[in-house]
Amino acid sequence: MAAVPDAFYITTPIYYVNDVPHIGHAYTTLACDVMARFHRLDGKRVMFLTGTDEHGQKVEKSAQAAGMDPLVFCDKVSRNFRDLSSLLGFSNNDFIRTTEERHTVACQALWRAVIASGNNDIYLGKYAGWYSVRDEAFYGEDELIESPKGKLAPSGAPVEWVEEPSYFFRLSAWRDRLLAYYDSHPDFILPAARRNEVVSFVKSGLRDLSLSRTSFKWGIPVPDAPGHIMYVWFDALTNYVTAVGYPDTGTASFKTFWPALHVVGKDILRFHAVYWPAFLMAAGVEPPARVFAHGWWTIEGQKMSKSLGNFIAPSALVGKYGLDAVRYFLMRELPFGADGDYSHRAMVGRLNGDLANDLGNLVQRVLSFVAKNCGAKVPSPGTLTTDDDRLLDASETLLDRARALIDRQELHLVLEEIWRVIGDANRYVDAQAPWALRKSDPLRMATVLYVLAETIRRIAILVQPFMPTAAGRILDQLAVPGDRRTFTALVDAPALVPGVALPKPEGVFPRYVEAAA
Ligand code: ME8
Repeated sequence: MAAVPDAFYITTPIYYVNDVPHIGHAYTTLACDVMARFHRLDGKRVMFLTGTDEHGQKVEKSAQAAGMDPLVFCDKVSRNFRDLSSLLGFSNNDFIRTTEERHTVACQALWRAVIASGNNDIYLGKYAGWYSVRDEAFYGEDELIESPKGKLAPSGAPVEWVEEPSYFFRLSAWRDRLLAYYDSHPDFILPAARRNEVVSFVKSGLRDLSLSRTSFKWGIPVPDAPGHIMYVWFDALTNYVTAVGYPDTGTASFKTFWPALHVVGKDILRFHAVYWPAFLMAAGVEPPARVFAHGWWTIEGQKMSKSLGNFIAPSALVGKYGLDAVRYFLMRELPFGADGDYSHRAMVGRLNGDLANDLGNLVQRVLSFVAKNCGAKVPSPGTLTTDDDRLLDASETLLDRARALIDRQELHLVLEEIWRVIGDANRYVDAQAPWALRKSDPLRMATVLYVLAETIRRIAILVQPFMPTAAGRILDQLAVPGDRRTFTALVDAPALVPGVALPKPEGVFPRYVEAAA
């Protein structure tokens, strides 16, 4: 997902500044963080971008309501999203704001490049139609829902009739070229079910797209067209190329990283998989490498909404369950791509089951046994049996399985595979019963404990992208040096070195206990 094989470029949507960040936003950025960390540990040069979408009528109105200048308003609220990175341990390399000068330059250059291609993809017309300020989108009459309060967009947002001169993008002319592109790039849109939805939408015919507005001011001016402000999606989507140096496509950054993997929620797939590749192709720029659309979280069975007041602030979750548990839960609970529900019960189930019981207990019982019975040093193994080899093979081959899954963004399956090996390791402890070998066969006991410690080392290295802090603490307890925590170190010799002194073990995943009522 980049121009060169050892590079990786991943992006989140840029979030509307006037919303308060909630678990939905945290989810998308977290998934990107996991992939970014995975590829860094795998030795790639990674560019991981997130940021805020700061233009449009909605922001202009919110700033007015707050009695603030729009830029001052944006400076204040975009910080809420920037702060998410430190709260949730996101490792983004850049944070883009669409109000930055570099972005104005990129948007205007992309616009000019479409004009310069000479294909009349942008033309001046008159827009008359239904517009939803809340969705920042135009709708056709046939898409609207009648309600006692008047016409509504499919999202339930109110719409208003708008008539004004507007530049248009000739999207109607792109149907066949887009279909040909999807055909020749079968994995351009994932998961496959979402791809099919986009293909049938495009097949049914595309309407030209209004690209500019004259009725508000808070946006990027259309070049050489006084009074026209860019339609928010042309502006917003361009952020992905701004951040790697567009319009200078000769920079090392553009040449290394573009095209990107865009991760988005299913709500904005159409903008990314239809409009965006068309804009880029019209400007002579390569389309993105892939658009992956994930599913939608509900909260305790209900849609998140302002009226229900059930938005969950990521800080509240981290405060209650701890950062690693929240990161694990979000990545494990839903197949990445599917919809799902957040509930306290499900969170506690994962925390106490997968983390405290499965991984936490494995680490704790093995390391405390080593501390007590092997002089607090990495034990020296004797000859390996087939059972030992089987467990070591399972953890060694895990990396290749994880790589294949990450390449298709099947993040939950990576965790499932890791937890399968954790299950194997726990069964191995029970079957080999090292405590029973202490007196009868200390060499075999040392071998069993070595195999287990080495398995834990590999698991912890692979868990790092998901739970960097907890995985780091496990690796600390195994005295694995900082430069031996990459994926190369996972399979390369030397593995754990017998005789190396180990620090005092301590529990990594405390059980969650309900506070007394
Ligand atoms: O659409 N479940 O910004 P936005 C899962 N600025 N993900 C969710 C979610 C939920 N309940 N709620 C939000 C915009 N998200 C534009 C994007 S990109 C060039 C411009 C996540 O602030 C999900 O990733 O409304 C969704 O696509 C995104 O937040 C929408 O963020």
